[in-house]
Amino acid sequence: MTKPNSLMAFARFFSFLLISQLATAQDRNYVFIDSTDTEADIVRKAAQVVPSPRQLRWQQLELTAFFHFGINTFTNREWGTGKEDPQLFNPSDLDARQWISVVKKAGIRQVILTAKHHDGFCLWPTKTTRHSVASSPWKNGQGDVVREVAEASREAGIGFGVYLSPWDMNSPVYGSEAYNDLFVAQLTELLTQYGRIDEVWFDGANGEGPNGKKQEYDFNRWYALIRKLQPTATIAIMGPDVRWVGTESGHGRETEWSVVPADNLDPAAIAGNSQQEIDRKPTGDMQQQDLGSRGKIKKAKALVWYPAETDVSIRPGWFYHAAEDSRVKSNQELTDIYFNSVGRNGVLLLNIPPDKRGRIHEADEKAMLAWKATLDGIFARNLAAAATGKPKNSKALFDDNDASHLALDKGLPATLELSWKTPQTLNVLALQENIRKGQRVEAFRLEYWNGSGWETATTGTTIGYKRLLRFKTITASRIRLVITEARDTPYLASFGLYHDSRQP
Ligand code: FUL
Repeated sequence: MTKPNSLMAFARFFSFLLISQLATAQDRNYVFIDSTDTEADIVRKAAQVVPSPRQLRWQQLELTAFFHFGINTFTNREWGTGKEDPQLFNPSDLDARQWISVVKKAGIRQVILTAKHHDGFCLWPTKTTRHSVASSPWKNGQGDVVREVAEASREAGIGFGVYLSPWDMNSPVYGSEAYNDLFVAQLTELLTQYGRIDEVWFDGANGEGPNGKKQEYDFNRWYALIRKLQPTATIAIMGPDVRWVGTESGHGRETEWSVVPADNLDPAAIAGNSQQEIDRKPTGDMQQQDLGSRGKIKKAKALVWYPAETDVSIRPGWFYHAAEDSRVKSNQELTDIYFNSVGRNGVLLLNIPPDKRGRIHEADEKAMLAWKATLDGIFARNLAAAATGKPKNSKALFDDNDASHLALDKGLPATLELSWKTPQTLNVLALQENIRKGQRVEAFRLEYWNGSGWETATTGTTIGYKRLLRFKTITASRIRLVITEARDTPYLASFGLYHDSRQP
């Protein structure tokens, strides 16, 4: 009599353990691969890794802007020396509201200011060094660029982040443990005096300080401080939340996996810890062409959600140079960048460098607004949403909500057909997965009915948060999306078809 009871209790306990493990595994932005896992197990595990809440918020921004501004703006250089006289910093007409107004009109949702670049000059009146705006003639040393940009961003309802260069060519303590303390003090000022900070951007550059020494950066200590003071801020590039896409061209990979192998995650360090996310920068080669294919993940020890940020400048340089006023990127270049960054499962970080006046130059403003008008034109009308023939339950694809989805759970290939009463002219495809469920789609194609058979309009590999594809203009009254490969049930969040009249 007691035996079956205890067996049942054991079974119940066992299934509880299993369910609770599954439940937490699904909320995590990392997973460990066991030596006993088969390739199929690894693929399933990869499909269940999801973004942390802060990674999700960041991904949804799509468009963010960089402001490279500092002593280099006044010396006409890209990299300073650390020996510049702070007296050189003297914007004649600094207007952070104008910066924010321009980028906001262009659809930018968050900005990042170079609070300190490699030259060590601080754009806020820090207590850690005299090498700052406090020693400049601007506003008689009473100014604070960080505050002005933070306040203008808050007023406009867009996010605000800081770039704080670990490399500091000016600090006399650079190259010693005291520098890590100084850096903690600088971070503390930035993270406590300016309200909410949404992103902290650490550059990987590590050169020599004024005494010729290099520094060992205490990154893990800095991450812990940021988590404590600004728990919702993403830590980018030399950080655990967001990786550099690997190029400064603005064009990401065609196949862009947000789930990638990490070499340095240790189950022992995380075991027994209720953590839902990792707290260190994943290591491994994050710059090669193929980061997360089946071939890559099958050799991994751990997999982590580590999405790509695509940074590029609207001009050749990162800082403002008058000689580049005529070299601001064209509308076509910016539009191509949008398709190849946001449209390739990345977040675009577009640099618009304020000039010596402390304003966004007219040429950049014009380019930003023209670009916005072009994008608005292309995406004005989702012709897929207007289809008269649609699968049942497909409402979630057209509700402009990336948290709702259509689960394509009837096996592969999964086909979604749309039809219209009159033929439609189309040349842009937009797809989204509900990444709260993970990134799953590995290959898809779009087909159209040519009157006697199905022809391929375009093909793609990964989707992730967003995939945009342009293709040769077709006119058809029936089209179908065919998902041919996926790591688990595809959860499609949106399906868009558009006509860009400027495109052949
Ligand atoms: C690089 C820096 O050296 C450049 O000056 C610029 O800040 C770019 C965004 O990152 O590593």
